[in-house]
Amino acid sequence: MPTAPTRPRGVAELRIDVVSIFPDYLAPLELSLVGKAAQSGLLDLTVHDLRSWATDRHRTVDDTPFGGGAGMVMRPDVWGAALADVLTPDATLVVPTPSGETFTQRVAEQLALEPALVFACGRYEGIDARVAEHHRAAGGTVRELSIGDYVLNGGEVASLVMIEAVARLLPGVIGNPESLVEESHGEAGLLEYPVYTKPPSWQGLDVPEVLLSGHHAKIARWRRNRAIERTIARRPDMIEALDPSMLDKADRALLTGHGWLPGEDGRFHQA
Ligand code: 6GU
Repeated sequence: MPTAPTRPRGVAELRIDVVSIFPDYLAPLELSLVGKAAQSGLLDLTVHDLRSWATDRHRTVDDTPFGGGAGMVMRPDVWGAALADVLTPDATLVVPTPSGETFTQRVAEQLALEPALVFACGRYEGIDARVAEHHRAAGGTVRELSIGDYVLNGGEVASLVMIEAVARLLPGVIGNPESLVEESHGEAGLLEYPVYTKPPSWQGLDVPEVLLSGHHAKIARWRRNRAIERTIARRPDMIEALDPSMLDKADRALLTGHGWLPGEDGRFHQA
């Protein structure tokens, strides 16, 4: 993976820069679909070592927190110098942090529309809060994002997650864009239905008969029912959030049969 911008930039669908004290942590970005997107020029990806902006002999990037407490905080001057070089005026600064807003498929869709993203990977207790504040005050867009309610040691793995989720939405990255339509966390607001392939019988388990029938309308109804039942079992919060205008008669009957009833607002609630 290139670590210095020696190639022409601005022709790709999306430019992504990642700044980290562990640039090797981002090596998986060379693999699979994201690696191919970078190879083909759809994605212009550069990883930078934050320490190249440190100025002292030990290339220090952190210091003790004002106000006391455990751990170390990343210095604003080192990050400021790095971002002054890397962040273009059209770029969104993404700061992975467990105290950020939740990164969802909707956020991935928004980021995929941007011309450029810069991921600032913090380690230790995080980056001095003035870095994000300074870039917002200068008119820049800053998104502090968490990938879920648990704590990682740094922003690198979270950046890998977010970059993969965003890159696969770029036109041309996924061979068949139809595979983006029915997946979990798509427009329908439901988890994806279970999928099967050959052999039709395995370990005494048979593929549901309807899927072998060739009856497309019946298959579509069966899949929608299984998607709804999975979502009821695994993510009742997503059932509560369903837009009632997206539910047909059969959807409503299935939900009612599972003890979910429409409220005043038309949304379904567990009875
Ligand atoms: Cl974005 N960073 C870290 N360090 N931990 C996390 C996270 C991010 N999202 C969830 N946990």
